[in-house]
Amino acid sequence: MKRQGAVGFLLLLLWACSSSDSTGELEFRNFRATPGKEGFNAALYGVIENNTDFPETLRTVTSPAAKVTEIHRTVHTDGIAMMQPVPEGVVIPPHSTFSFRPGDYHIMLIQLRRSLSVGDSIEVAFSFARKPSQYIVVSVKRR
Ligand SMILES: [Cu+2]
Repeated sequence: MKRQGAVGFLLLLLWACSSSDSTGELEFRNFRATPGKEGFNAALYGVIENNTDFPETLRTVTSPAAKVTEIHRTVHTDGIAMMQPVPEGVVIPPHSTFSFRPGDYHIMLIQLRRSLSVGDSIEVAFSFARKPSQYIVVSVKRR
């Protein structure tokens, strides 16, 4: 029982930190996932802040919540919005931020392994060119 309590407390801590996880050098702000049904897709939005003196490249994002996770960009061609994968990743300039937001760059959770409802949370890993991978817990919210 005591062990379970400790695990619960740890989860609570992770939850409390989920909106602003920080290594001091790379900060994750306001990350949230959209709801979605099992087998369908959802999106991840949020802001990464690079507090270092060097550009940092976000190469890939992974999550056990989905079979495939891709960085996407929404582009408008002749008034039609289309999503394109961005396999090369995105560069966050030094002392600057990079935003994933609706209608722009976003992270796509493809083929959800389970349905995501508002209030759920998922684990997400970000891998970078220079820095070690960062793991954060992201809440499911209405966009
Ligand atoms: Cu997309």
